[in-house]
Amino acid sequence: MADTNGKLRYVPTTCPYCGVGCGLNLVVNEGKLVGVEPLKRSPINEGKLCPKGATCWEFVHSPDRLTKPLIKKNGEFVEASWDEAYDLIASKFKETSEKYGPKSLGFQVSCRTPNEECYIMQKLARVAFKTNNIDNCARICHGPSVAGLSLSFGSGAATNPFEDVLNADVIFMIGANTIEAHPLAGRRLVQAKKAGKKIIVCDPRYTPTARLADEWVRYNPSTNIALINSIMYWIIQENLHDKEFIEKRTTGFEDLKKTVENYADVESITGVPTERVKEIARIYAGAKNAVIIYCLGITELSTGTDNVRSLGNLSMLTGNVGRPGTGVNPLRGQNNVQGACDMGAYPNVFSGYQKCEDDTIRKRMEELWGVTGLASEYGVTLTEQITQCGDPIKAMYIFALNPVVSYPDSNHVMRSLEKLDFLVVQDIFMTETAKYADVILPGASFAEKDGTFTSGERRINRVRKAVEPPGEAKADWEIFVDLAHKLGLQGFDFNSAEDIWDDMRRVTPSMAGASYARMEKPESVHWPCPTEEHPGTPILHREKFSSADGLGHFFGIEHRPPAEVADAEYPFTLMTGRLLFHYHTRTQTGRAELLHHEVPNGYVQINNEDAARLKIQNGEMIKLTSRRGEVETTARVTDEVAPGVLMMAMHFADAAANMLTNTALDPLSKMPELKHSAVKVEKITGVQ
Ligand SMILES: Nc1nc2c(c(=O)[nH]1)N[C@H]1C(S)=C(S)[C@@H](COP(=O)(O)OP(=O)(O)OC[C@H]3O[C@@H](n4cnc5c(=O)[nH]c(N)nc54)[C@H](O)[C@@H]3O)O[C@H]1N2
Ligand SMILES: Nc1nc2c(c(=O)[nH]1)N[C@H]1C(S)=C(S)[C@@H](COP(=O)(O)OP(=O)(O)OC[C@H]3O[C@@H](n4cnc5c(=O)[nH]c(N)nc54)[C@H](O)[C@@H]3O)O[C@H]1N2
Ligand code: SF4
Ligand SMILES: [Mo]
Repeated sequence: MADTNGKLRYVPTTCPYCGVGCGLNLVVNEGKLVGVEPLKRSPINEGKLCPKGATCWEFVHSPDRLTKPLIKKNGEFVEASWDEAYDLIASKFKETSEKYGPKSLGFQVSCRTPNEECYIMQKLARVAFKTNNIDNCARICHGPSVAGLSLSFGSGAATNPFEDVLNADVIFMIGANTIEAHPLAGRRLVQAKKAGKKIIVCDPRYTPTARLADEWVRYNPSTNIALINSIMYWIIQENLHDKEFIEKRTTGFEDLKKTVENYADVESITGVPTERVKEIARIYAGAKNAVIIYCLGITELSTGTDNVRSLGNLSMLTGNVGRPGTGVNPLRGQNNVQGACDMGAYPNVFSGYQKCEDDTIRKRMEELWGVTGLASEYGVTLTEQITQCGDPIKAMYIFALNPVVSYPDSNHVMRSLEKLDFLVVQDIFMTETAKYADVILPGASFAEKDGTFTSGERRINRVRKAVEPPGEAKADWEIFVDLAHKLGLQGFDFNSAEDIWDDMRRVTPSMAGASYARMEKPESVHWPCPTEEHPGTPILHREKFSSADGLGHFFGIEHRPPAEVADAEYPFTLMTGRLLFHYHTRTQTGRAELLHHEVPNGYVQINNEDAARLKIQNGEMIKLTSRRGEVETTARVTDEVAPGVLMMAMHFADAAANMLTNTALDPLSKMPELKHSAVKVEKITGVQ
């Protein structure tokens, strides 16, 4: 890794934060990162980066990095050799599975790490332990998108690429604060606005994205279905629906029509006057091409899958699928959340969404992997694994996730992890979760290994090694290869990330043609890409839908209230979300100086009227309490949230939003209700 003659070296790679997948060069001097440079040739970010991307090299050389395996002995972590750590993990997992069977193990896979690492972890779990208790953090992010879009369209992925908003006449955004959460997709919105496209933003909060909108629709949290049903009612009522599209390409319209008949006036549920709903219906349905973009304000609710299906309904009702400038696009969150799902880090599918319960598929996988007895039944999901800690789950492997801060109801997560007999955490930093581990393994960061991330538009982007990992830290894929060998498994003789990728291609028809060679160009390739000659598929469902019958499916969906409704005791609705300058649990952005200084501490947004009533000043410390926990944080008094609504970022471990949140689940996707819980607010007297 020596850099010659003091010359800087530029290593093209992909941003490790959000699912936009911006291209950048890591700048290396004498074996160390000294900066980044946006990739001008990238069709995604065209030479621009957001503040997180621009500082993404800083955490890599942090002195806090994990550099050696650690084993807990008498309650203290002690440095250990890799062999010692591997022996302990292999023997504990083997022992547990022999004694209690495959249901006693839980595997939690990251969306932050390359495809190759997600693939090899699920392969190891399935091959070594015949378990499907494998899941990734899409479960608490876009699980409802995978479930809902699969039901509506036959494929759980975004239908169109980001830059395609420039081909739309109307952009309908709902539950997405793209300017802060996906800034370089947000840049496309700014460009679209300049080009005269109309932007509708539906969000209970006046966000930086809402500021960009031509039409901002404020409505009550968790009333998405009622609002969308009402928009559809007025589209049908005013005869603006696309009868030809409905007739030729869809099924279930009568069911939808009947359901929405009761939604002419939803003001009492949503707070939106009927005339306003009509206006929005006319704008959306009046467009030649209209695209829907949504994010967690749609998915992270106990109605998540139904919310997504409602958006599927809206797009098909107006024939807005399968062309440039149309479609339904979840903005996938993490750098590799699309990929973790694609790689089969999921409790019911192998890579490429091949169903484990299908005997033909399972037999084929067994042949290709050279094993027998792969599990067929649906495994246990991410947060349900936490609930099952102790019984029946005894041993768990958490790879690059920080559940104590990021999963709902932190107290429940901590109590659950304590019930395990054995916990492995593989991370790059000592996290709040790693403290509960019996063994901590030090992984290499994105800058220290090769691989690929798949962005939210199904584009597979290369990740390239620029520097060596610190101390004895290893590329995460190498750790899984070593462990597979310790467990005596066949079929894990991989010497590089590309070897693993090629093993994945061999067993995954929809990605068989996506070779590393094809990813050399910055535009790379979008899956489905079944052969080396296939050009890739930026837009889905052009001629027909991906469903078995080739049709799009309408569903009549009724409004349901959230699992926990504000009441006299807990009178506020708490929403949670993101800030531009921080990423999740801040293990990385908290170690970038600029980002940390921009927003060093958490806060909660509270409406002026509520603050005045409770005599709370801007900047004052207040206490929030839910049925599950409490936090003390700073009040930010604003009119960006409506009376009765609070908004808190999820990033800050010392006043974690998830101390308050609810574990209630969406029945179809098992998504917890992270975006909505009932809390009370108290002034902390005497503290300023
Ligand atoms: N800066 C930054 N960027 C990120 C991340 C990060 O941590 N930091 N994380 C990445 C990840 S993994 C993800 S999944 C994405 C998330 O990206 P987004 O989903 O865009 O971000 P959030 O702030 O979580 O939530 C979006 C909006 O949902 C609204 N909302 C809450 N409840 C409701 C509701 O009932 N209805 C509607 N319509 N809206 C509601 C909130 O007001 C909020 O503005 O961001 C990605 N990008
Ligand atoms: N209340 C509330 N809670 C939420 C959300 C919300 O909107 N509201 N959003 C949810 C969503 S959408 C998501 S995606 C989750 C995110 O939840 P998490 O994924 O748990 O959050 P991160 O902080 O991104 O954790 C990733 C961990 O991986 C480590 N890491 C990063 N790169 C590597 C690597 O290459 N190798 C290894 N070994 N480790 C690495 C980091 O240090 C960090 O500890 O949070 C969810 N939680
Ligand atoms: S928009 Fe997302 S991918 Fe692009 S630089 Fe920012 S965090 Fe990275
Ligand atoms: Mo996410």
